[in-house]
Amino acid sequence: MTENGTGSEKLNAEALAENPAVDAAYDENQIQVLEGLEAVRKRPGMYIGSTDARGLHHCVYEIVDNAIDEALAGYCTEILITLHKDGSVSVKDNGRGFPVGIHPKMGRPAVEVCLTVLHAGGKFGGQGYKVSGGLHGVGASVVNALSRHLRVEVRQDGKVYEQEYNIGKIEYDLRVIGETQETGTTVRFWPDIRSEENPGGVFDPGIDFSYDVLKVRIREMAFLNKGVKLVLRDERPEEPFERVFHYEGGIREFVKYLNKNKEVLFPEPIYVEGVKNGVMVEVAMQYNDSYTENIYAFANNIHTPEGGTHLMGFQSALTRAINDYGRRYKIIKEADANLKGEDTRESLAAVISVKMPEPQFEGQTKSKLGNSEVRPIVDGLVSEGLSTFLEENPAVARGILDRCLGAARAREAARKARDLTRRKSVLESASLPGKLADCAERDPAKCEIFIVEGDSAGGSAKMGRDRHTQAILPLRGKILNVEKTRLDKILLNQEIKNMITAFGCGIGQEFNLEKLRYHRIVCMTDADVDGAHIRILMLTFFYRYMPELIKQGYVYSAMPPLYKVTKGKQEYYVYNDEELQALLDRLGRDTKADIQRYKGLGEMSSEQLWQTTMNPETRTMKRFELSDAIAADEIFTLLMGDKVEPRREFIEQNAKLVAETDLDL
Ligand code: 1YM
Repeated sequence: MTENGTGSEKLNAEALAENPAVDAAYDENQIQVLEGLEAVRKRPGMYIGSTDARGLHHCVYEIVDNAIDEALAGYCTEILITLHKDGSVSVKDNGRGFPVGIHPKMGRPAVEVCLTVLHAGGKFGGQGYKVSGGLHGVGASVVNALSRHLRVEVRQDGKVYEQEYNIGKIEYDLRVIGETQETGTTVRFWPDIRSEENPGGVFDPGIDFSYDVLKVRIREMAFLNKGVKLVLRDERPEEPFERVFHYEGGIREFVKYLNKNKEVLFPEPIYVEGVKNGVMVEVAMQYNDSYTENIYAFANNIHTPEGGTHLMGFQSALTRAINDYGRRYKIIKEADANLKGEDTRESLAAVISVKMPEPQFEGQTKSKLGNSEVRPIVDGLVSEGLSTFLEENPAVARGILDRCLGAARAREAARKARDLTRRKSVLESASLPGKLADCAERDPAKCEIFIVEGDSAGGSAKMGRDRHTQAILPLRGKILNVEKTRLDKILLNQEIKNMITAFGCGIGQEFNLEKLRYHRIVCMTDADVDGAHIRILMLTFFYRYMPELIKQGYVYSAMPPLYKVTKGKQEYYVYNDEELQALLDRLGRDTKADIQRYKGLGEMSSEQLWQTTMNPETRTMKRFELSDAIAADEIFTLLMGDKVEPRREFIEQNAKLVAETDLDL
């Protein structure tokens, strides 16, 4: 492992005050500091992505990343993240502590330089793995610039040092405040949130740290860095609480977690690890009883949803190893074609994690690993590891092959079914489903389709709509639960076929966003439990077979009113119980208001449906977001999968959530 880069220059804080070189370098340092700060404050988005809640949480990750790097270097085992009552967050680690020695060029303590000079962190750390995070250890100064206040504490060589900053500017020189036998670093920061009292703040007003949001990333970090204990503590509620994330099994436990509500083909995930040319590779995988593929790839602890060379290496090795084994033991018949990649990935949960010195992130969202040397490295390690596993575990190998062969047969059947479903040309409207009342407009950006529960509501919607831009597709009763059905059967389902044909964009591997005919897909179901269930079934289908629709923000839920209140000649539509109470208060409780509770969309006239639910000028709609894929997969598996007990628990805990489907995906 590397030595402390500033070790030979190490001075303590008292010596600093007497060192003439310090003053000489100070001016230059200050100029750099101010320029750096200004750049960050001017364009915070460039450094943390955005100034909304997402950017705010990003700041925590930047600091945690530095502690994780220290853990990967072999010096830190525990990281405590605390959400404080006063709106600040602190991150404490038990590593070596930020270097406090004087930085040779800057003439200031290294910790100060790291926290005040943009891009300083990377320059004088050693050659060790600077692995975590997108900013490679330079994040601390960015967080400092975006904090109204920040305090760093370093425990090192028997002493406790501290320094504080305001909007990145030093409040006082690094000083010794006590003695300790411990080592480590604590960074606590108060983000600079805009408000009436603080109009110059950078973050959007009213935002706050969310325990649940942080939890997801902290848990992921704990899975990806085996053995490191991460504790997330929330001191804001009356009764503070904390959760420990600590996985000795690392990504093996990650895969078990992904499969936790599914039946698995074999109890322990297959695990492969190795290092080659400075690239550390870890892969864990386990088949389950679903029909979907659930693979997460990471490079330097960063999720790469667009994939890249590490994922390609894994996929080619997987396909080859399984085909080779199948041929060798004649499980794949001589006359039969090889299994395709997709056949070997059906019902597979897997995590691929690579750690390397200089990752190149490419693609639209900079979330695709580009380094070409990684592919053969992952391919080689996985081929070897997986082949050995299959040879040593013939019963499991047999199970895997049976499953893949089943997938191949279903793929063939699905292809035939799909050929019948696919629209031959966009103009050939004859092939659109008969139940669809299409709109006249052809520009998808202006078109919306309402998927309506029941024929009678469908009828009202057809009459009430704006024919120019609004299409209506009625669905009969419940649609198929795709979570429990393989693709070939799914494609025989009439309601599903209607949706696929109407949307025009295909599904699964053949999905093509450009062919989508509507940019707003609106689930319009009754405001009751059955309606919520139908909506979940629709969303499950979209999530599994057209996830891009949700990712693009094209999927909505209509919000029909729950009540109509009539008083005299005045009519009011009310969308929830709180609103109802407020309205009744306003009207005066003693008066004779007539309250009608809508049991279903079918009870509304076409005019009412238009006015309350469909008219773009007056309606409210809820957009579904897919902010956390793992949580979404979990929820869908739970709600739609086979295991009854966890589902019952979830529904009990979230009864209101499910009934109203405020399910935040
Ligand atoms: C609460 C956040 O930042 N811990 C931390 C950071 C550093 C070190 C140890 C460290 C690194 C090295 C040597 C090295 C950093 N040091 C630097 C720099 N926790 C937190 N713990 N000694 C200590 O990389 O060689 C950057 S980060 F650049 F000063 F070395």
